[in-house]
Amino acid sequence: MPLPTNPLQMVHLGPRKKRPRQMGASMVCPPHDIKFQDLALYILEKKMGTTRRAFLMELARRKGFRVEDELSDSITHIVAENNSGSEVLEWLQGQNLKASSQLELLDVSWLIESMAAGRPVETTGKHQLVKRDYSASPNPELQKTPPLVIKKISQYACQRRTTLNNCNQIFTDAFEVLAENYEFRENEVFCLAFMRAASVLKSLPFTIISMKDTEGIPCLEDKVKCVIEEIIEDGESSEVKAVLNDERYQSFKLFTSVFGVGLKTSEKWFRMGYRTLNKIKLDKTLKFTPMQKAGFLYYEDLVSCVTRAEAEAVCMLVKEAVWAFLPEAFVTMTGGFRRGKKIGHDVDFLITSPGSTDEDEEQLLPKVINLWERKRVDSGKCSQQEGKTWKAIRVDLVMCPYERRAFALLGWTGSRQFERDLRRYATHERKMILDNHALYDKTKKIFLKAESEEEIFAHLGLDYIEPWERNA
Ligand code: DCP
Ligand code: MG
Repeated sequence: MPLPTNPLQMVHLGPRKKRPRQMGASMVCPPHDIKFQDLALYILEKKMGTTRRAFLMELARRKGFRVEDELSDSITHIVAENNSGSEVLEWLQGQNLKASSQLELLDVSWLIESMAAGRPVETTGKHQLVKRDYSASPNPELQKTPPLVIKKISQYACQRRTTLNNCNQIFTDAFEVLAENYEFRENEVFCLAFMRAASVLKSLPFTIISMKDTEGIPCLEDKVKCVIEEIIEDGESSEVKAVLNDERYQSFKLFTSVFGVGLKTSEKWFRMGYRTLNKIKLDKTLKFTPMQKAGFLYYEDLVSCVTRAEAEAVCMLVKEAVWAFLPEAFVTMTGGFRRGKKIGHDVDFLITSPGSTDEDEEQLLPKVINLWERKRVDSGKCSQQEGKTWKAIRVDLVMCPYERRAFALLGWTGSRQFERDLRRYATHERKMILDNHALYDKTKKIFLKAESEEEIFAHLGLDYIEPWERNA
């Protein structure tokens, strides 16, 4: 017996009685008890139609939901059908609503599930037409301003807020494969085009479901749009498929996964006919750098990602070692972990100490490394791989003068695309030069001082972007 696929079909509506048409909605639909006081629903008629809307409204009311006829600031949930996130946002923009931390923009699937469950089900990413990162934001100020209105999207990542909640991963994953392949082929122009496209899509509050949704989005060149179109139509890109099966791409991917191996070495090994790491390791005629030797020795450890728990453990070790030499030093985790990532390929740290001399700064890192080296020898961990109880983890240590800590912090927090666009923005929009050490105003011919990242953004005339919104 076929089961009804739509839970609505299971709901018995009862006999349809003709009621006299009179004033007041309550005459048409008798009042129902409201079971869920915290919610106020509004069902969008656009693309749904009057009849289906009226049907859903009546049904929801019978189930104890508060459903309003009119849109107002008290609405907590807007339910739409056959509308994309971008369409609902566009419609909402014309509605003159106050920003509300409550407002959810949901697909009708949420309402249908809720009615089947007899209570409002939890709203998840699959129901949300527009993402609400802000509710997950640790900053309570931001929770008050959900993305009710889409501002014109900037071509610069430093003018966009990009959290780790990516609604367009199907596209951005594809772009990243293509960008990487162009990087392996040293085609910088196309590589950058796909990286920029991936970056801009990561900042969108909605999923792209038709080409119309791409209108007005910067950094989407024709080549990029073709890939989007193909993914919308076929669910995958033939170009990406071809790249993933390409021998050169696969080899470069494998070779560069070894710490210390870049494009030049990969190219050489590929030309020599190598396709596996084992054969390379056994070739006695090849000379490896100390980094590559470590890369091969700890290969399994280094390709497995670093977890946050591991990063925290490393942080303790770094602090302990640094404080042995500079007890006043500040040690801050930067890179992806500072942006809220759960895993990373390494752990990045910025070290700075008030009142440290040039000599202190020069000597700290060699001293720390020396200390760890001695510890390692003492514990006999250098060659002992069998039954090992430790894991090799890449750690990036950066030491900077105390006055430059804000620039170093901003520069080492990333993402790479965010940093690239910060510098590009400074150069092209402000006639300033920004790097990990300083900010120079070419018009005034002065270096601009800063004690915090906020001050650097202010010098550049940019709204402050929190670290977790820099995942461009
Ligand atoms: N960075 C930089 N110049 C470099 C290397 C890095 O400015 N030559 C900056 C930008 C990066 C940050 O430092 O975002 C950290 O570099 P990582 O390569 O460690 O990148 P992430 O930490 O962002 O990512 P992952 O999780 O892969 O470590
Ligand atoms: Mg990192």
